[in-house]
Parts: sequence; C-alpha cells; structure tokens
Amino acid sequence: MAVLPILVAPDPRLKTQAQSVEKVDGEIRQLMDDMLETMYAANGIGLAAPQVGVSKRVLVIDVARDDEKPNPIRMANPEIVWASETEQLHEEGCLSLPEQFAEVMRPTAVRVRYLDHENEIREIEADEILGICVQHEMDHLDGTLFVDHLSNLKRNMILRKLQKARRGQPATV
Ligand code: K1U
Ligand code: ZN
Repeated sequence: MAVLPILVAPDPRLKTQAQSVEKVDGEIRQLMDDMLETMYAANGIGLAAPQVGVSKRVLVIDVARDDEKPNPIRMANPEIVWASETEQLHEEGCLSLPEQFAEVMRPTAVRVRYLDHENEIREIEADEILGICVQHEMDHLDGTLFVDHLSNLKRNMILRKLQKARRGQPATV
C-alpha cells in the first residue's frame, strides 16, 4: 500500500470527467487500497481517484468514527439509482480544498449501485454523513467540486482564500 499525493484546486485534473473501469481487477484493487491508505493518512472520510490524479470512476469511503471499527467501502462505476425528494444542507470539506468548508444542499438519501473490490454488483442506501459523502465523491468523478454547488460569490471567496493561502499570505475574507 502507498500514500499518494492529493491534488489541490485549481488543478485542471480535478475538473475532468473520469472514465468507467471495465472490471475491478488487481490493478484497480491496488488503487482502492492505496486510496484508502491516503484517505486515512489525511484524516478524510472519502477520496475519489481524480484527487490522486487517476481519471477512473473509483472512490473509497469510511465514515466510521474514531471509537468505531473501521468500515472501508470501495466503489467502482457508482451510479445513483434513486434519490430522495427531500434535500438537506450539510457542511462539507474537501481534501482538494484544504481548510475550506461550506454548506451544500443535496438529497437527504440516495441508493447507489456499484462494483465492489471483488467486481460484484452491490447496492446500498446511504443517508446522513454516508449519503453526503458518497454524493460528494461521485461529484469528483464528474469533475465537480463542492464549491460548484455554491453561488459565484461564495465559490470565488473560497477559491481566492485558497490562492492566498498557497502564496503564504494571510486571507482577509
Ligand atoms: O473528497 C474529499 O476530499 C474527502 C472529504 C469528504 C467529505 C467530508 C465532509 C463532507 C462531505 C465529504 C473529506 O473527508 S474532507 C475532511 C473533513 O473535512 C472531514 C473529516 C471527518 C469528518 C468530517 C469532515
Ligand atoms: Zn472532495
């Protein structure tokens, strides 16, 4: 297993549509394991392959709390097959937008079909933080960041703060 470097916005690789995988073979399983190690090392609860520069429809999630047993979920080619009509606002962060947080409106619950690490088709119904996280990670596969759900004003504020932080200057807004 390996800890991979995580891309930070505005890297153009975060804005591209990722390709479906033909099947989950040894190479994709290795990618999933490396992504889990990278996610745990960064204290994240999810990670999508484009965030480590791999343009494939692969993501990993573990929303278990520190006092719970780890519960890694590995997905390839995830699809939302049902979404609730009700939506909720929830605060989101992103390892590719370090230290930036904002409230995003998303469906409260989704049913997701995907290939697991053994290339078996599975479905889960996800709500609460798992539902939010899987929608956030699936957005990455389409080149969408959580800031793309915000108004232009809020998005530009966050991207400007990030640019300033990268230049080593204190952010004023
Ligand atoms: O995609 C990513 O960059 C991972 C991201 C997932 C995520 C967090 C919160 C809401 C939606 C999606 C993170 O893990 S950012 C790290 C973080 O802010 C966090 C860590 C533990 C619990 C809650 C947030
Ligand atoms: Zn993210």
